[in-house]
Amino acid sequence: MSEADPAGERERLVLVERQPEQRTALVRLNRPKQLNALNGQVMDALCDALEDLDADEAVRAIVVTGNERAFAAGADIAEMANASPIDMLRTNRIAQWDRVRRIAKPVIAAVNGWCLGGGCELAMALDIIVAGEGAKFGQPEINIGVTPGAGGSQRLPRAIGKSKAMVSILTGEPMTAAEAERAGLVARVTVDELVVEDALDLAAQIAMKSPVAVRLAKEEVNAAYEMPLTEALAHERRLFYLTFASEDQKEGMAAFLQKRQPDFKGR
Ligand code: CO8
Repeated sequence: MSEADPAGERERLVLVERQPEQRTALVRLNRPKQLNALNGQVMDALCDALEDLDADEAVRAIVVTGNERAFAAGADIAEMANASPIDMLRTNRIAQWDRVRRIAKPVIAAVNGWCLGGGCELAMALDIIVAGEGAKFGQPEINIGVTPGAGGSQRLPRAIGKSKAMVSILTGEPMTAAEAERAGLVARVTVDELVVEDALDLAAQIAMKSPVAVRLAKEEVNAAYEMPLTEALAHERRLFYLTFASEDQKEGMAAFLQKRQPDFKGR
């Protein structure tokens, strides 16, 4: 691929499929030979795809997946092996994980196979993790002489508690999907072949709700990880009151009282 066609290159690194009837979209990381190792181009393509879908009114919920061998086996080690601290600072690749975190629509990670390092940090920066029974989650950075850098040391303890997170981060040993579910990292586990379908069903279920309320509810839950309780409760209350400015609130409550299904427009 020539440099003259970076868009073509990006299209192949990340594949996007829309399900217009369900108002959902599937984003597939597509660097299979390297187990979806997240180099700069893959992360850029992923962020661009997610931001496009975030801006698309026809899409209400998104699923991100990899392939049967790997969701993503981490950031690309070859790309950073010889980097200096100033190279790392200058390229500031970790800002790409922040771009993912800023997506306003709900994003579900459908995980099969390896979900390691920056890949696990990517899944944790999304909203919900659904896993195949063969999935393996971990922060193996310690094995290559570094620490987690894209949120793993902060999000993993919040998800599974300090003690389990310490074991995972200090030994680098991966967790099975069953362990990750028991620990609270994963919402649900299914057979490997059904993970994407299950995640898309969940996305479709969410897509039937008020997009306004979904967006604000996501913001409320995220505040639980970022704000002190008193401030987060006040924030929640303001967002709850704000929903009363939406047509969807009027429609939702009228539909309940009239004993019919609501038709949410996202306004
Ligand atoms: N980076 C680059 N290449 C990788 C990576 C990776 N993270 N993971 C796998 N690959 C490549 C392998 O080099 C191999 O390539 P090749 O065929 O050309 O030799 C190919 O993918 C297949 O891998 P394996 O042959 O190793 O497959 P196995 O089934 O034997 O093993 C494992 C699978 C256990 C997943 C193994 O590949 C592995 O341990 N991978 C590395 C996991 C890891 O250490 N991840 C953490 C990386 S550091 C990180 O993520 C920090 C994030 C912080 C943000 C950084 C911003 C820049």
